[in-house]
Amino acid sequence: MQDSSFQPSSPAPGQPIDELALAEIKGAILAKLRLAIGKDAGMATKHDWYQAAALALRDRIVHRWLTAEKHSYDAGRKRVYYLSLEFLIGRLFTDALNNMGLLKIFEVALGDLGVSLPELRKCEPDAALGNGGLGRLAACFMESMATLSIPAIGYGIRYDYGLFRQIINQGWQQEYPDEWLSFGNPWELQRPEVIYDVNFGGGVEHVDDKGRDRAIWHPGETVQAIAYDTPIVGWRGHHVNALRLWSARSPDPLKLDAFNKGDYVSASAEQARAEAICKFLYPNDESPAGRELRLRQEYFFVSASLHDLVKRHLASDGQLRNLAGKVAVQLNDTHPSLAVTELMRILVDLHNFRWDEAWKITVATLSYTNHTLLPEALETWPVELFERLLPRHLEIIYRINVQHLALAEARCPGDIDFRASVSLIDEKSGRRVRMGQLAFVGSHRINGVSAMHSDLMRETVFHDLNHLYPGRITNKTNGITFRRWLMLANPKLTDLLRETCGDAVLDDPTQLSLIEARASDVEFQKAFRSVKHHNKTALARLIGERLGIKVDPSALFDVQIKRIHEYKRQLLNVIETVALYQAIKDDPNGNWVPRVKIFAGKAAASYRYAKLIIKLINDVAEIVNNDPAIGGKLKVVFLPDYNVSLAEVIIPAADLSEQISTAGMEASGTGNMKLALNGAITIGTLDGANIEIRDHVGPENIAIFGMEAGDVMIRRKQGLDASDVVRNSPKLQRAINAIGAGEFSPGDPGRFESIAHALRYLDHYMVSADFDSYYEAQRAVDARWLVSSAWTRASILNVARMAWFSSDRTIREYAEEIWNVPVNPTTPLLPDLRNA
Ligand code: HBZ
Repeated sequence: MQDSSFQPSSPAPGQPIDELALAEIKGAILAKLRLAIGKDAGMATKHDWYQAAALALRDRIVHRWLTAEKHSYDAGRKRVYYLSLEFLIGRLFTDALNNMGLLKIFEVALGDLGVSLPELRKCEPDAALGNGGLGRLAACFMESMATLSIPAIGYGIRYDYGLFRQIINQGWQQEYPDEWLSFGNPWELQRPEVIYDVNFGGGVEHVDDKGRDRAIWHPGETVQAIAYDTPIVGWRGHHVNALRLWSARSPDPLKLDAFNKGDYVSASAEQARAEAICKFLYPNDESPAGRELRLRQEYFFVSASLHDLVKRHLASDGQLRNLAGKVAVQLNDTHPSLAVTELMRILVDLHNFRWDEAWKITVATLSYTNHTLLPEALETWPVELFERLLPRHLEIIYRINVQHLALAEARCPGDIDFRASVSLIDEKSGRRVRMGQLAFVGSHRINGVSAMHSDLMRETVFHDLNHLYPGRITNKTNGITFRRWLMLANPKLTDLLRETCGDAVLDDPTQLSLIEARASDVEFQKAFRSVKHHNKTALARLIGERLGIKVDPSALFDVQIKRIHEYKRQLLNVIETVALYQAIKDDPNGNWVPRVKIFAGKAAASYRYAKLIIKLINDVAEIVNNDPAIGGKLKVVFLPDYNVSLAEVIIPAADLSEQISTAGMEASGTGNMKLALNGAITIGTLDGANIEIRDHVGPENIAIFGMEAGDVMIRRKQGLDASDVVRNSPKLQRAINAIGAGEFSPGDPGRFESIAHALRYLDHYMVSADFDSYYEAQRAVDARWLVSSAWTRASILNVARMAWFSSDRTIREYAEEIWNVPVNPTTPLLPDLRNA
């Protein structure tokens, strides 16, 4: 458990604690402890207190939830359904308290009862139902949709096990199950009445129905989806939405027949097969899991969600032909692409719509967000698997494809390559269904997640589809929720911002710009630096506790925290670390800037090269940290088990933010935004949202280096051999030689030979090619750090100019330009929190 330093931001000046409300909250917590947990205060564990406090808070949220729901229903408001296989939520307790405006009063109430809120906070496990950026974005969006009073439901899967726990054993990553539900989950409400049959397999019968072909699917297997709802409360508690996660179970849990005959094994086999669907989150990031179970997961949650939303729509409106007027469905990447076929099946097979009308409704209802251009991440499934698992859906795909290819033929007559490129079926690699093409064709809007990414979508992967359906691709640059990533993660900075900009800054991030005027002010700089120092001290303590490594909070904290992937180039950072280490050793009395290189991140369990990079970081750390010649000028730290809660501690303590992906490969990034918002200066390539961050903070307040996306494409065409580059860069050559020769792995000198070889001859991610430019940019960072007032000014200006990266801005754009739903309509405010 992390963060021993969490302190909520203080209440606004002139807002004393209301004694009556305080007494009520204490009473509510004690009542939960006795009646829901079954314990007396004297017997209760910390965890019991956490559960009791969470339940007392949940009651208050539920009141608002029901009010918001009724209001939306009565007003017949259009709803957004956000379909995502991942929601990387983290902890909810203080997030919900903060948004409800109850943080301080709960802290006092708990304090009066003899328990500490910061301690209780640590009892809550992270809900890690996501791998990385895509899942965390979904969580930020849920919070922003609630904040903007957009009636929305997030649909996903309630995985029994979230993203694996990472343990570092002798420098190597090991994966352990994430048992996040083992102590129960106070936030969720099971809805046993909200249950749907989801079918698989079998065959399709076609009958003639008064001259119309009617398809009847006779499935071979049925699994039930049961809903669990978690309330997501928006800022100031004005609106509450639900995150509805589906759990799978067999409709016939213990086949009584078999059971009675004593055949317990086969009786429970069917149950195990059904329940496997929600057993675990696939730990893949940006590479599809070629597994049948994954496709079953995708269909399971898409089918349950669409049946649910159609039922809700019919109950409130009665007319499926109006679906797109009342419902917007956002597909978070291609994982929910089957929504295209499932909605068509519901309309045509189950509700007798004519094909063409059903198609119009489907396209007008759905829209799709793409999160990556990496070819290995573009999801496809073998036709044969589809046929076996989803025979009717395959027929629907074929029919969509016929009409789609006819359009392609009309657009580019006789162009076979064009048709092959846009087809829903890839005929080249053994007939596969292309989920990206399916989502594109079935959506009225397709968006990328940064300006450059959306441009590249138009120019590369979706070039031909963009030609066929011009105007469908649009950009929606990602954002982050400031409530979690500023107010909660950095209460001290929040206090300083409130003092300087006024409380309005809590509601309107553009008020942050008021600190620009103070960027060079000595007093303000001092206060700003003192906040950073406080956060760095907390992180230094955590590093000491977890790893036994002593780091100096006055050193430059250089942070790279994200999934471990070759394109994100942790390797570039490690090689620069080695080169710096060698340079310090050469000149131990030089004016070196003391640095702590902080890494954290998980590698997909099957991604061997990424796991080797983790080992390299740890091996380099071992040598560097224990070399007395370095005199503490350089420390290397790999913090295990990176998750949302750990990010909340590292980000406010960072001085330098590493955003060093190969240009053209990071769709957007959102960690880059969190770090800049907390005053870290970015060292980065012109990739993803780094470009827009530069545009906002100003080129003098960010350190840009390296090749641009166009350069990368050109160089790649010329070949991947980097031996020339290496030959011409003595520092790079020396660092690679040291790694390749086993200087950091004396017990196993050949351990990193493959890495050294790749850096010399197969430089696919341009690590060697960008090295010199990166090294130089790092030394310029050092020079800037030495002038403390200049560094602090740049850091302040980063905070001041990040308002645009609020996910509220992003969601507003989705609402206005894709979903066509109003934002912030008047929501009735409940009169008094105490009664709420
Ligand atoms: O989505 C990330 C991008 O890498 C990151 O740049 C962006 O900021 C973030 C939010 O938009 N992507 C992912 O986390 N994951 C995938 O892109 C992905 C795509 C297909 C898969 C698996 C993962 O099958």
